[in-house]
Formats: sequence, C-alpha cells, structure tokens
Amino acid sequence: MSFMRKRLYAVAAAAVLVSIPTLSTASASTIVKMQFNLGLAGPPLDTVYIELFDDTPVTQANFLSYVNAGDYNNVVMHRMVPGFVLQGGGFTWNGSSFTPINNNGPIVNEFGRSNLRGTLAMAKLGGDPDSASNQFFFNYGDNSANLDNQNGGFTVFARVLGNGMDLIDAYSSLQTFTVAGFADVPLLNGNQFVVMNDVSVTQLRIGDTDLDGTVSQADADLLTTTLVGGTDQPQFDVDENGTVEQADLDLLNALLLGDIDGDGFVGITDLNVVLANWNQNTPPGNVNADTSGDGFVGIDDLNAVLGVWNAGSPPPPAAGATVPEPASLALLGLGSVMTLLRRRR
Ligand SMILES: [Ca+2]
Ligand SMILES: [Ca+2]
Ligand SMILES: [Ca+2]
Ligand SMILES: [Ca+2]
Repeated sequence: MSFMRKRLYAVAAAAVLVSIPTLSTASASTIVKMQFNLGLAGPPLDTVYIELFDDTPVTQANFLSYVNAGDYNNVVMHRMVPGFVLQGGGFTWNGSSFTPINNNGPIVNEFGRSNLRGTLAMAKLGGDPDSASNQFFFNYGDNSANLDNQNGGFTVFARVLGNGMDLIDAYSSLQTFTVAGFADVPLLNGNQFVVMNDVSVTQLRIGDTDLDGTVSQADADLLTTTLVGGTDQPQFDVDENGTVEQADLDLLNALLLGDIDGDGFVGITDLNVVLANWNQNTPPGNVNADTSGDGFVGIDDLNAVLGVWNAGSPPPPAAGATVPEPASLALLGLGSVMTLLRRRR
C-alpha cells in the first residue's frame, strides 16, 4: 500500500466520522426510584435511586414487572441485619400480620456480579438457586465471600446511585424486633415499619416504551397503538423532544434496525457485526446483519447503523471489565470499512 493510498483512507474515515449524527443524548440504563416513609437521613434522602444492570436481563424484567404493576408500593422492609442486609419486597402489613404481595413465580438464577456494598440482589429459598421471585435485599457490606458462594450465588441486579446508601445506612441503626413470627424486623420507636411507598421507573432505556428493560419490536408495536390512542407518557417520546409523534415511531424503528445485537443501543458492537459479515450473503443464524433484507450485507446495512449512530441507551460496562475507548474503536472500524469498500471495487 502506497503512502498516498494510506492518506486517502485516513481522510475518508475522518469524513464519515464527521457525518455521524448524534440523534439522542444517550442516557444510562433503566433507573428506578424507591421512596421510603422514614426519612431518617433527612429529606430529600428518603428517596433512593437504583440503576438496573443489563447483564441480568431475566431478573431486570422480573423486577420491573413488579415495579410497573405497583406491587412494591407499601411493601415492608421485613428484615435488617446491621452490616449484612436490608431485605423486603415480599409483604405488606395489614395491621396485624404480614400479607404476601403478588408473586409472579420463580426465575432463573443469573449470578455474575459480586455482592458488594451498595448493590441489590434477589433473595431466594435455601437449596434452590432458581427460586427468586419478588424479595430482594440491599447489601450493607462486602458480602461476596458469603453470598457469591452459596446456593449458586445471589443475583446482584442493581446498585444504589449517588448518596442513597446514606439512607439505607440510617435504617441499620433501627432496633429490630420479632413481629408476627418474623425475626429481625426493623422498627422506628418500636412501632413504625420501614415501608416503600413509591417504587417507579424514573429514567428508562430510550425506546423501551413498555418499560420491561429491553428495546424490542414489542415497543414499536405499543408505540404504534399509542400514537393512535394519543397518550403522551414520557416513555413514548423516543427522540426526547417533548411530544409524541410519528417521528418517535420512525426513530424507534430505525433504532431496532441499527441495533443489530439487540442491546438497546446503536454503537460499535453493531458496526462490528456488519464488518464481520461484510460483502457476504446473509449468514445463517445472523440475519440481523442484513438489516435491509436484501440477502446481502453491504452498504445499505452499514447505513442502517450509521444513520442512527448512538441512538438508544448505552449499556453500562460489566463489573471489572476494561472499557474500550469508543472513539478510537469507531475510527478503527470505519478505517476497515474504507479498506473493504476499496477492495470491493
Ligand atoms: Ca421493551
Ligand atoms: Ca418526540
Ligand atoms: Ca447494539
Ligand atoms: Ca442488506
């Protein structure tokens, strides 16, 4: 390769980079607000925000199903062990006994992240790794040595954001009692339960109109219905311009096409799938790379990705993972595209 050709590629790559649109201000993954009745750390610290992890998709969808149904509202934190856990999610208090809330059944265990301080994990039955349903707990300390290594590991699915642990820590100073057969129930002044009185999605994955934690065709279907019905809930405003209109459905459909690996975000991983299958007929088992459905992975599919570059919400990095620098990776990828385009001629 001559010096001149190398320089040409560099210029072409830079030109494509400049033309990449930034359609949406990418926000974080799904964030849930949890409001408690005892503002022991002082307002506004009676509200805790948690970020759901994307590497536990079944647990995330399960947790959100309870949140979106309002099942966690008025639920008691029925177990507190200082330095260990604050647990709830299973019961309300009817004045004389604990009443089980709605239960959607057990889910598969997705243990992967350590039970470190400030994380939330699903509770489950002893001797049955796949028995989590609605109960969860906050980890007060580093419980990894214990909880990562028993019963298949307890699935960590979220973390407390900001200074939210100040409030959770404040509850650890409450005295605990045995109430209606439950040991370790934290009570203020011996008679006030710690209760979650509002648990709701406050920030969502862009395009996740049905609030289940993932972006899929179901979201586009719901948005189609919604446009007809004329509702204006914020999750339907995919392009975040303040109104719900056809443009939101168009962007969501474009996002679904460009998000080849289905992680709710259009970025380098999607570009890499196109590059890996470049100039090939639609590979079996990887039909998404052919976004246009013409049986060939080529420039139309590249455009489907670049046309909505950065749309959606970027997934958070996995715990302990080395985060690649996106800009340089994108440059590398686009440089390869230019080389491939040249070779094709
Ligand atoms: Ca969804
Ligand atoms: Ca809009
Ligand atoms: Ca993607
Ligand atoms: Ca194609």
